[in-house]
Amino acid sequence: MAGNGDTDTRGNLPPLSLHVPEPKFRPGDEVDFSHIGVTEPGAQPRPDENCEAGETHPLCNDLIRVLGDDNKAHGPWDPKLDPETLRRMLQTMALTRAFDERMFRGQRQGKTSFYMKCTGEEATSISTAMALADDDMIFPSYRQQGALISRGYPLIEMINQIYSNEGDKLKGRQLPIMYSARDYSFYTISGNLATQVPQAVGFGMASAIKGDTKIAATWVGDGSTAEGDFHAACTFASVYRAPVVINVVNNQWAISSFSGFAGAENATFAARAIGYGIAGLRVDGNDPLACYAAERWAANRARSNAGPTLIEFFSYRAEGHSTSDDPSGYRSAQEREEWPLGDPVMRLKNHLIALGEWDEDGQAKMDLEAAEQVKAANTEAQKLGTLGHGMHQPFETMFEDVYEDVPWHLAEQREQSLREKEIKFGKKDPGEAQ
Ligand SMILES: Cc1ncc(C[n+]2csc(CCOP(=O)(O)OP(=O)(O)O)c2C)c(N)n1
Ligand SMILES: [Mg+2]
Repeated sequence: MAGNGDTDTRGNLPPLSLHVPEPKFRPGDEVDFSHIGVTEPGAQPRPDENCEAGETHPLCNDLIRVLGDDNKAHGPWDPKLDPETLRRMLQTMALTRAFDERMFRGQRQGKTSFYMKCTGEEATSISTAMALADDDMIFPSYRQQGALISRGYPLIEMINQIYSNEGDKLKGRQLPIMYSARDYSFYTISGNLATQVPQAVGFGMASAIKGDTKIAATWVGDGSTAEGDFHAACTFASVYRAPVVINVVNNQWAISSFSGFAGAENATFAARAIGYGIAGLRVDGNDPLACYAAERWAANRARSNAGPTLIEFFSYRAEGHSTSDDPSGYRSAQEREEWPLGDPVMRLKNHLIALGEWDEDGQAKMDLEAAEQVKAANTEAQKLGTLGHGMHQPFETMFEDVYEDVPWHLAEQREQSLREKEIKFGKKDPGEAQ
């Protein structure tokens, strides 16, 4: 027999088998989150922003928290923001929540085919975006509408895109919610998970090569960290000490797959930083002050050429993945109520009240105004059309804008499709009432 034939070392071992992760709770289960290590607010050290990456590594298995049950800010990570900034943060959260509510309903009313909420995760995009400079380049995933809203992007532009109407600057070619806003340093959202991470690292590297001062910040979900792009990006970021902040929003779920399928049973997402030798922080993603402080720490570090930071924001996706999802089919409804880190909007509101800078009446007025603002933008946007009510862009434009000049083979296809369209629909647009 060829080979050394040494099969005896197997002895009487059982056959090989795989570990297939299983979430702790399924629909109907009683939920007990006592295994989640909720740390004491203020107890986590805050290393110098220019420290050796290794000094941050104990924080990858910790949880940075600032806001306590007493609604006060604690410890070295307290960003010490003035009340006006805190109210602006709260207002952006209220506006984002109102926007999510109305767009979700818009989808149910058939005005768009698709929408995704960020309920419960507002701090991970709004507080963090506020900690960056306005011209730092944001490479978002699809759940960072709060970052775009916090930069003052007009709501009507967002709605035009969602409704794929005549005002849609992307001419109906992107999936609803996949915004692109160059003037707001908000990079085009890609539906292909994790592609934004190497793009962000590349942007940061280009910024450094040009001798610019702009850094890049990117957001990626827990599930998406399983993509190869995420790891290639971390390698580049580490090797060249690229000026970039890599934000991992761990909301526990990737549609119906729990975080265990991306490796959460074996190590925290923040701990990926240890392997790459870059700075890493693990943060209570429902604590707006901790989110702000961590992002500012990482941004300052990147801006002073001390290297990239990987931040895990530990949070919870309170609603379904998107309008196409029904989470009652795969997770216990109790999870949302039992989530031990609370709700970021409530926590910030209660903090402002504890500071004597806010009250329930102020909150009610703020929520009402936010709803009115969204309603007004929605009314305006609807005048430019909604999905399913005729075509909003000339048919032939689908062949344009990829190349500077339409190449001959696309020009040929355009002519052919226009001929076919006329034969099938006459002068009318497909989609118009026949
Ligand atoms: C490369 C790729 N694979 C799969 C999908 C389908 N998909 C869209 S969102 C999603 C879940 C992503 O979960 P996560 O990264 O945790 O982000 P979250 O939705 O929780 O914010 C999947 C699998 C996709 N869009 N792209
Ligand atoms: Mg997720």
